[in-house]
Amino acid sequence: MEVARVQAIATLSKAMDTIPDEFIRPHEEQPALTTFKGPVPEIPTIDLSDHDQDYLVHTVANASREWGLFQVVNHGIPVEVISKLQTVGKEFFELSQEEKEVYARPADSVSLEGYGTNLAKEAEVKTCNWVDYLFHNVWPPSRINYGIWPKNPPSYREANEEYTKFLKSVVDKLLTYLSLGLRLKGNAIKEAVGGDNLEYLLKINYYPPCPRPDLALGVAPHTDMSTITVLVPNEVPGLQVFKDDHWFDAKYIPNALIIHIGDQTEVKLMFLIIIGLEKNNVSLLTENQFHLLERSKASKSKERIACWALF
Ligand SMILES: O=C(O)CCC(=O)C(=O)O
Repeated sequence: MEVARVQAIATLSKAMDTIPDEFIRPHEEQPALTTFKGPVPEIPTIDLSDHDQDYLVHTVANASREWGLFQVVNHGIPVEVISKLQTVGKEFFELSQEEKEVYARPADSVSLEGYGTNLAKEAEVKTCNWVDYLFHNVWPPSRINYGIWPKNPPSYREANEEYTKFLKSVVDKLLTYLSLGLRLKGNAIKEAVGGDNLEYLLKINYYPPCPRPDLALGVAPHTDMSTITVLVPNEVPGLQVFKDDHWFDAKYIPNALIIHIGDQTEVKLMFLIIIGLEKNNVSLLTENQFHLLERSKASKSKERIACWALF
């Protein structure tokens, strides 16, 4: 059965200057009615090139605890590596529909990998998300199914491998700072989530221009099931975070990485406490709860692309 893609729906919607009913969110979720309009509190931004490790440990732990999300700059991933990743992602979505469908995730697949769209029937949700995606493993090599990595554009594989190589060292640093900030051994969280066999998945979200971004959402409110999610959006704003009972727009900082502490970090902390490695530290869990809700919007006139990696 042919699956409708949001990219195709967007082309028709543009001509009619409206969107299908199944994309219209209930009032309590509509971005125009629920986005905070006053001065927006700034999401913490951390300069990872700072030489003071104690300061980094402290700021990463605090930002994780208070926000569950922060941005990092001077993280060591070269600008051109990020830009190549974004370019190949964009080029994939510019391929013909037929070419993209070669990588389609079968509706009955148990794997998350492939090109897809969460339309209401498939996801058993009432309202559809204004987004198409491409999702696949990027690490370790033994877990990669290169059949799902697009052959076109030809530099897709190189761009992903290069980005993953740099990303891993940023993630190692962040997991160390987070562990130390939680008064654990530096390698505690990394080891608890699989050590060097930690699996990395990369998802490219493609939000086509949407005639009614005031009514629709790109991705509905959710927490991330990951340990950490690392997001690199293009320059089109869209990410929103829920804090102090309000939805706030996340500020776009060119070439920054947006770090989201996922549900698994909390689960693993609980595990470390239960198995007794941190038995005198039950307060670790009550002090550190990272339930960040986020959602994303589309733009009226521009395509938004967000590449995120999670582990
Ligand atoms: O596009 C974004 O900025 C965030 C996307 C997201 O949170 C998701 O796909 O789970």
